[in-house]
Amino acid sequence: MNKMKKFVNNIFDKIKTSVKKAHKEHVIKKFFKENPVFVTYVIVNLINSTMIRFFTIHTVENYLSYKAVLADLAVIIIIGSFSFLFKRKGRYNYLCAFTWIFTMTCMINSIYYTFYTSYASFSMLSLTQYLGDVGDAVVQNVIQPKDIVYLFAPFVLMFVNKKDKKNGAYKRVEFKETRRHNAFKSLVVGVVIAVIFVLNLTSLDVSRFAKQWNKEYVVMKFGIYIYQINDGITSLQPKINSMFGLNKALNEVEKYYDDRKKNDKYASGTNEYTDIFKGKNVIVIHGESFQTINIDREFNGVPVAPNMSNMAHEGLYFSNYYSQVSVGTSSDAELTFNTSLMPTQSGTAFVSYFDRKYIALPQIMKDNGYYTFSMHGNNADFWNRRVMHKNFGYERFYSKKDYDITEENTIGLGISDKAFFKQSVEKMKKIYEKHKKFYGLLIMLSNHTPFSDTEKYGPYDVSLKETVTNEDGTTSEVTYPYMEGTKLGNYFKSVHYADSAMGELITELDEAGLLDNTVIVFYGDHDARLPQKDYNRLFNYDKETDGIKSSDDPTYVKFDSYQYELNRKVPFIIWTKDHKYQKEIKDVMGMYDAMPTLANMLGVKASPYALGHDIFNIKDNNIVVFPTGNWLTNRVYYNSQKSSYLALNAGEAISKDYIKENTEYANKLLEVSNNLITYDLVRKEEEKEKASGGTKK
Ligand code: GP9
Ligand code: MN
Repeated sequence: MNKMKKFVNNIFDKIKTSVKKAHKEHVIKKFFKENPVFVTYVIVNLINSTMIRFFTIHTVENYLSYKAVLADLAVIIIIGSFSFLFKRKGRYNYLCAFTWIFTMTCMINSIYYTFYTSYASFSMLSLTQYLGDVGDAVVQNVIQPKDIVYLFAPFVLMFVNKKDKKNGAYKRVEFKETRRHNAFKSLVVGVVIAVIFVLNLTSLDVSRFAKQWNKEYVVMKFGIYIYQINDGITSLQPKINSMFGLNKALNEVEKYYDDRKKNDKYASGTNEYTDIFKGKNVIVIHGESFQTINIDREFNGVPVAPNMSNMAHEGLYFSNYYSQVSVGTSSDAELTFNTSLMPTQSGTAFVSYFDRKYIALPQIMKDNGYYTFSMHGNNADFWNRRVMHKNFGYERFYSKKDYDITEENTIGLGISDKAFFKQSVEKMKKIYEKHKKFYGLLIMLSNHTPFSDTEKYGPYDVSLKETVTNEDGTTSEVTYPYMEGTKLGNYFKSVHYADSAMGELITELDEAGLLDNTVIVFYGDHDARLPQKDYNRLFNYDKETDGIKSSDDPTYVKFDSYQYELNRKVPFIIWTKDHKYQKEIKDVMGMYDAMPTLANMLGVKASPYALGHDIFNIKDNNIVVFPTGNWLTNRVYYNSQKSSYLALNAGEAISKDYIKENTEYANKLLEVSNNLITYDLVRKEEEKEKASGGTKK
């Protein structure tokens, strides 16, 4: 420990003495005087990167974002430091070239932002089918002055260089040693700034950077240059992933689906639910972070989610339904629900593989004569939905810019669910006037982590209230804190709000006559990632100590990591106003089973690449595969990381073969799904089919 301290002190002493020495010898002043071109290069490029942020993100957080300034400065200085390896002329050319690159980066992003309220991505270059839209938009709107101000940078640099040359700088002797010294010193300065920057990052910054899709956030914290470099790397990744092994993947995938067709007796077929909703309109509701735990739960006699609980009992309620999301959370839910494929093993389908061919439910409905649309009150680029919703076959995506959003109607991430639903119903009324058959998606937003906007959710009490009889025979009410002040408690408050929004939606749809020929499909998109200890408190609260009961207590409910995993389930509800189909389906089901199940009910053909099953065909033989390789059947929950399992039916012996077969099934399915997406095999198969004259199915 002492050694470490000594070492750190030593470094600090060294830095102190060199700074003192530098100060004494006017090193910095001298450096500035002798290298006006380099100094100008740093200043102009820093001004540009700050300008683009200020012109695009109008928030105080952004204006005060010192992290982005540090990041920009570090990038500019580190790149610039290598210019000292060249003599004056070469150095100028080097700095000039990078200034042009930085300037163009700012200009392109500025133009792009005007049209898309987001930043440009290299990956979009391969999006030829959408390039037309961008081109048209640029021509129609003409580049604005705010897009070209960045050009001042190379011109100022040119001017300063000319002046420096005139002052005889090019003729002054400059030793190789001095150049090397300058390169080293400026590199060290750049690296020190970079280290300070990294030390200031929060875990949220790092995770958003890794995912890269929340572009505004990344630019606000990392600056435009690092954003673009990171974007370049993440855009290359899918290209590299799909460069090798195409033929092998194609053969394996073909074999997989051939086998499935021949040997999987549940892969197709009719059942009592076939065509029951044929020709009906469909409204799918994506319930943000809505877990099954909310259904039929109450505090002091008041239900957490009265509306959704009623709908569950009045419709088809799949009570053991599991989301299969990976790092792509909401977007992965949309992927698995609509395509019956699994999230990719690296990156996310929505962001890294947006140009692949998918066979998605909205497209299938569109092909069957439906008008398809999606609605979400957030920025259209969130999770790259602007591109992916088009890819999935939604004809129109109503996003943030289509909604009236005020401070009053904002909760958490954006427009409140109540305001969103109200405005969406108005839009749907207009849609219904024009299109008698529609398939729409509404993505909720308010019930999103961190569930801290409690004063906006409205009152919902998650304490424990008990009536006690006093010695004199009178009664009084005692309140124990219970879930008040916990994250799970706040979650229930938030859910109570979201549920009430759902109630309002149903009333508004009914009043607009939009429920008469419509099926409402509701799914929770994924769990809310709440702490295990909060669930322990929920199930094992000890009011005497305001803590958790001892595990010896006979009423203690075990809630270990298995229960935690199993508790992550989300509701899947299919409901019609006439309550004609009422049933609770308890068989385990994955989100990838939604499209085959719904397609059968709607009387349309599911994707031939679906990996899930119609639950009414496969019933209790179903298996839910998770992106981690874990899997769940009615009998077993298997954790592949720990290679251990939990038998779900008391006393049932599970054979080794059962575990082995299902594990192999899960691994194969994940591999096929990943290959299908990364190698763009749906497109390749279709091209092959076309080339062979449509003989191959
Ligand atoms: C964003 C919303 C939330 O628009 O759908 O996404 P999530 O954070 O849940 O992935
Ligand atoms: Mn979500």
